[in-house]
Amino acid sequence: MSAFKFSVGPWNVHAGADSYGPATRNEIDLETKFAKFAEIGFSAVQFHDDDAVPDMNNMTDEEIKEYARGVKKLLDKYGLAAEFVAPRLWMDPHTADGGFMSSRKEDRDYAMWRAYRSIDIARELGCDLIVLWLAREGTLCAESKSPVWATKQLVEAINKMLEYDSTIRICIEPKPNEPIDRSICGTIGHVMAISAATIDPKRVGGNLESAHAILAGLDPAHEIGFALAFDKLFTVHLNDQNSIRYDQDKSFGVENIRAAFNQVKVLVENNYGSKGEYVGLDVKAMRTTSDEDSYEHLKNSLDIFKALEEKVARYDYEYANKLIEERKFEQLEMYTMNLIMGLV
Ligand code: 3MF
Ligand code: MG
Repeated sequence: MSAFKFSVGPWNVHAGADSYGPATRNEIDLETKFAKFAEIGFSAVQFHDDDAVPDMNNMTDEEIKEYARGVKKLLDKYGLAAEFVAPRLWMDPHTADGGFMSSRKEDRDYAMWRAYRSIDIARELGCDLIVLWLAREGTLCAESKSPVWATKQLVEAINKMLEYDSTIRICIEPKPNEPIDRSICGTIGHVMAISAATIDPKRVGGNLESAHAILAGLDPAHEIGFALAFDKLFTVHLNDQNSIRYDQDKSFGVENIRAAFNQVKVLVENNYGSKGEYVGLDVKAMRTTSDEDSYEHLKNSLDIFKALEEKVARYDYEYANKLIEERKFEQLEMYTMNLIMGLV
């Protein structure tokens, strides 16, 4: 039995298209995904605004809320909660140059409209968390916008969201690049600075994704620890990534099991989840995966997380602390490796 509650987004089960080729699997409807998520052991679903309300651009504010109420009923049917809503600020033509820091005023207004509607949708789904993955917030052409102006635009946009709803919490999911060349908010350290500059820092935190930390050349467990030290880890996107290259969203732990162990360890040691936080996954199936295996990568990620949770529970802290006191780090390292390898 895990001490944690798990969440997942509908985009984690997708048809396999990438930038170089079309889909390899059939699309699966939202209700089928919900049923399967519940069966596998997830307690909550993460949403983009248009995962919940697909045609939102052509709907009135009231119609959007009404549609979201229908999705809430569907969640209830499967005993699932909604964890967060994230405005999708990278697909629409208005977001070609980003959202809150787009070079055109009408596009920045559109981004705010999506942000406000995301808050409305979150409220209807029964959650108080908005995730901002700032996909195109940065530059493709370095001279196209001032990083000073762009950073201030982000703070201003978050302030407007905080003012729009007095209890909503905003959570930035930092990523250093892709699809943007140079992002404005690349690490948990950046998130912390943005948070501190807003009108209500308590309500602004981070969503650490393992792969994004690795893309920034950083260790995910340390990024998690940095956020935890300031009480700013509102959620996580666990997955794995083979070094600094295209964003891979591999199953949790499949690339670097020791790094995965240390992510679980830091979460356990710091009581992550005690304030209702979920362990969120953000993992992709391989393109070669068949239709019937569409959920395998989710099951594998959960199984690996839970197996590592058991390892952490068995971690001999007395022995480890003794080794730390004696500064016998060679032995400490080998004890940890033996535990991970199943040799102790
Ligand atoms: C991209 C991501 C995103 C976000 C999602 C919710 C599509 O690297 O990680 O997944 O997690 O938009 O914030
Ligand atoms: Mg993510």
